[in-house]
Amino acid sequence: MASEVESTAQNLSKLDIGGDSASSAPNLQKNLSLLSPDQIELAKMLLEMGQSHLFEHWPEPGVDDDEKKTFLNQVALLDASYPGGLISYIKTARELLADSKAGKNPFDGFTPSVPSGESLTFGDDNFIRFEKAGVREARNAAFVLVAGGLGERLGYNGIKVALPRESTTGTCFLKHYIEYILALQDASCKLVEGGGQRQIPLVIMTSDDTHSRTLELLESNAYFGMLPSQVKLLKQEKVACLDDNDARLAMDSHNNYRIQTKPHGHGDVHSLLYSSGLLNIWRDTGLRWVLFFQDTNGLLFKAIPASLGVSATKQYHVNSLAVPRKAKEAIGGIAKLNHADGRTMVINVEYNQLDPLLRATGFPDGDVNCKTGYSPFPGNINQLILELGPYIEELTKTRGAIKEFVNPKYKDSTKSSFKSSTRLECMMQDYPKTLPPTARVGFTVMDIWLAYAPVKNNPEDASKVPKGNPYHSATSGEMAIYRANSLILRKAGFKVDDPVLQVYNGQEVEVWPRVTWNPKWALTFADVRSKVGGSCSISQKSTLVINGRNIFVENLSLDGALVIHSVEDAEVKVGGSVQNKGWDLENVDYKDTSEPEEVRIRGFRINRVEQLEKTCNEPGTSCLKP
Ligand code: UGB
Repeated sequence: MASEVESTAQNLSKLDIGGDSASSAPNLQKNLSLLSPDQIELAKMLLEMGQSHLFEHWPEPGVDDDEKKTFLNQVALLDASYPGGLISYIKTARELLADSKAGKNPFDGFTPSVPSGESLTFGDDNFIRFEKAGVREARNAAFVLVAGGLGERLGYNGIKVALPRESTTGTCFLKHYIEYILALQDASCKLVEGGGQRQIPLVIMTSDDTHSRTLELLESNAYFGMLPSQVKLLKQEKVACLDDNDARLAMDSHNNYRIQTKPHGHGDVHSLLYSSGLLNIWRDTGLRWVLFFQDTNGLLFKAIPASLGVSATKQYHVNSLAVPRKAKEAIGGIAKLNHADGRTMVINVEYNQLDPLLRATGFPDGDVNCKTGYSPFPGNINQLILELGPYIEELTKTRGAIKEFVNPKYKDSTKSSFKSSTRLECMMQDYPKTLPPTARVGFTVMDIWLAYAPVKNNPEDASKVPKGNPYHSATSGEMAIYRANSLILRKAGFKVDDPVLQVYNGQEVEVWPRVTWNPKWALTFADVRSKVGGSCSISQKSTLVINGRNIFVENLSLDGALVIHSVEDAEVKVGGSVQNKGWDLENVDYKDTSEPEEVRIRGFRINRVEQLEKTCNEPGTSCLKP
């Protein structure tokens, strides 16, 4: 009993932080005996940082004691998961909120201009060379998928990586990404003689919103063929919300023993990778590249081999993938920024900052298209390829902290209060902001049809997108896959019928033949060319599913649905005339709740009327020639 009294006395003396703050938290004082020494330190820190309001409502000891302790456990987590802790978070927030109130432009003193980068044309000799170099290099790469976002804009209730990438095969995004990485791993290791088999690591950044469902998806599908040890999940924590310009932490509206939290943004991936220790392990096993990618771009991996080839050939420390961008499209613009003091950087300017920056620097029309019909600034699709050595060097200095920003929605022009709480955010593409001018920062521009078709917008918002701008919806994301595959086949010599225009969920889209293939079949354009031959054709209403490594398509005329599966050692030649009723697309209204959500959000369902389906289970050569 005596020692309890003693330790409470010590605790109280520890809380001796000057009259004002101490008296501002009498309710905390009364409860100190409940708290551990570490919790008292945290409480003291909060008082010193002007957060006494967090304790104002605390009742006498004996009431809600567990909640009080849980509150301080939450504070401990918020403190530990932010580089520099909560003190640093609150200080940075005050600075950024003051800048925001003063209307300070984060790019003050910088003038944007259009940078030059590597611009690739699908299928030409240059592209083929880069693809080959990229496949060779892939065994030295690690992949990092940022998948902590809940996708509020999409309004889908599940995790986005579980959504079908296309509904012809129903393959979900995560399965597709993993199959692609495994196919790259195989192809790359085969190219390097005596190099042995390597496992390409995959890291997935999750958050509380996505973690358990991502793990469950992997586990219930045997990691889609990857070794479980090849995949690491790193969970990002949320950050505290801020109620006002003094950075007073916001209470959760449902529980006044919790601080309200919100996601900090995809920029967390750098500090998580740094603190995980994985980067050094990768370096020690000889890896050279880290490729970052987002959750729902079903085309992305078509662009990976060539862009990795560009990184390797040009020895870029940072290579951002970009596509031509429509003015005002919700993707950042890559710009060269020159400061009056001589500083210069090539960086993403986020979509909400590009227009004001341009207007402030002599471009009175702001973010507009030029005569090409696109913004002169290439669009950032947030796929970054970083060279591992320089990346580790930089993170050793910064511990992975990324320059943050704050975006409060003010009640009125006095900017003295917010409509709702805000928080600091950071973006993974801001990594180059702290790099020295000697860093080799480049970018690679690809055709949109090949590289970029994200699924981000819900049907209602997508249908309101200005005409000519991309929908970025589940509907357009799926159609883009058929279009890309059809165009690639065309380039490889197939006669592919033109698409027809259809409206699904209020969005007019081109419907091409529904062509899909497994990444094992073809990773690069050279692979496709080596597997199709003679005179092939496919009608617009057709569906072609190729699922196997050694399937050779020669002199095929397809008008209907053809599905071919083959096992690893089988070699299948497919040709002749295939004609059947095929698979139709039936309209589904997104408001029709009798349909599954993943069907509703794309606005159509596949009706499998008639098909020719062939599975070759036996090793050896076989022919399919109806
Ligand atoms: N993400 C996380 O993992 N954690 C988070 O806290 C937040 C997101 P959004 P955004 O290519 O279309 C980005 O919300 O942020 C993951 C670029 O900034 O889909 O509006 C999330 O799961 C922009 O420059 O996109 O815009 C998802 O995988 C442009 O490139 C990814 O981060 C745009 O994407 C992106 O999150 C684009």
